[in-house]
Amino acid sequence: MSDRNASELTIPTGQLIERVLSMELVRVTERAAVCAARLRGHGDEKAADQAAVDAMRRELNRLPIDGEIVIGEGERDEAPMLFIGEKVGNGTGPKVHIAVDPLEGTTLCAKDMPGAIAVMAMAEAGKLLYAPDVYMNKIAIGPGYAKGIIDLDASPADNINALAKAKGCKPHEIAALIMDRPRHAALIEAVRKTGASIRLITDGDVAGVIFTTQAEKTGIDIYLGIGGAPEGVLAAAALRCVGGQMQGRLILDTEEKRVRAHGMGVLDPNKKYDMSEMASGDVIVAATGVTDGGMLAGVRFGREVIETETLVYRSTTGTVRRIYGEHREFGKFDVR
Ligand code: VTB
Repeated sequence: MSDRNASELTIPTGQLIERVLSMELVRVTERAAVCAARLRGHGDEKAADQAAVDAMRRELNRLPIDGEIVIGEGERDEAPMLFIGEKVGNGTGPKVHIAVDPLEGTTLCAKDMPGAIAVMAMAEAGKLLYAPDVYMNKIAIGPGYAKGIIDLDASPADNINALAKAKGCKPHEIAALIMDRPRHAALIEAVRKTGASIRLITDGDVAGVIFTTQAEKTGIDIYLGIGGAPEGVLAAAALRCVGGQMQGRLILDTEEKRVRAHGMGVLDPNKKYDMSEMASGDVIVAATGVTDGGMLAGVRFGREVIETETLVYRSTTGTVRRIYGEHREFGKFDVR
């Protein structure tokens, strides 16, 4: 190889790894999604989740990485696979930290309702927040707004009004997405008072937050409310890649939770995390549709091929790729 070619091929190691790994991540979420989708609509959340977890773990262990799960299926004593702290990968490559939700929306999958996805994020070691499996209060908007126009500690009305002003529209033209939960009764009432519309979802708030990044397509301007903390970190990772804004605060309302969080490095139980404190450095996020949703089509089982749709986000460049896959090796997707 000539010197000229050699220097042209010199991409900084970190970036080269990231570029190569982007496609590997797609394989991981594709496999998890297909395995879960085989059990779609069968009313068995646990079986669908297990299929996704098995597939994701199997694929992760094939990757040339020295990986560690930081957001997973739970803490070591409660989750046999993909638990927080589990080492994944074949151990040969870079040290990376990984957040996974092999089947985000198990109920959506079991009932074949819209919005179930297989999702994961990978970052340099130490760049993803170690979030315990507790609730997180979250607020998020998409890219294109001046920094700081929304704030987790401002009232819903102030946030909606500020967003409407920044968007150049009336509050009633703003659409919020909130999880349909009794805990959100006051929030929903406050948002309705502003005139804004609300899309209520039953599950799947990773996708719910990501909806804000494509407001024109999804019709969602702002995400508000309380969902899972692990889901919050995954959503923050995706949002960071496209430049939206998000804040989150762990809900550590018992001594047991505060102790557990402290053990994971959360020293200030009331800390308001900014998006980039939840996911920093070089991050890659991949999400594959399991059931049809507003963001991704679900897995299609044809006679000849299995079709998948995946979004991959990269923070280094802000690139988002939508990858359509046709898979012919059916055996690889068997539920084992
Ligand atoms: C959300 C959502 C998940 O859990 O984070 C939610 O994204 C939060 O917990 O899909 P509750 O169900 O207790 O409100 C899910 O709905 C299920 O994991």
